[in-house]
Amino acid sequence: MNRKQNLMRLMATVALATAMLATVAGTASAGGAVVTNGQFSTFSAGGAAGYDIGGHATMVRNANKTKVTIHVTGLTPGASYVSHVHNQACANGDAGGHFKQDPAEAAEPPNEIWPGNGVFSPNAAGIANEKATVHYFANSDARSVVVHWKTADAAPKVACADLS
Ligand SMILES: [Cu+2]
Repeated sequence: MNRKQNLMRLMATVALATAMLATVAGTASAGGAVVTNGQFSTFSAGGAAGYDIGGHATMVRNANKTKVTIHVTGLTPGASYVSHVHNQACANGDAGGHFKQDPAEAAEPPNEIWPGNGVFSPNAAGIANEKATVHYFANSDARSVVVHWKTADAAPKVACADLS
């Protein structure tokens, strides 16, 4: 590769990185990661079900890796939950549907991001700490994290955190 080709390649890389940062709101760290986070609160069906939710969610995007961690309080010990990254803000249509990196691909990880990667239960204090890692830079449809209470026949949304 000659010097001009090297320069062109470098410019393309810089343009791509700039585009990624421009399309995703958040804080760029010194290491180049884009960090978004938000507080969990009681959401949608959660109030009627008696939940009082707290905690926080964090998404860290790197060029080839996105990691989501959640810390949720106010869950019911012994109950079952699932969590997904969703494609709308909490205040918009109950956080919409599941985030998908490629809308044409499967409705499951790794195309979707599910902290806990399926059903999880909180500890005896009603606290859950879960995470998920995928190997791509999550697109800008990753706007919130929802926790669903998983009952025998339904999965109402009980908690939501906006990622900003
Ligand atoms: Cu969901």
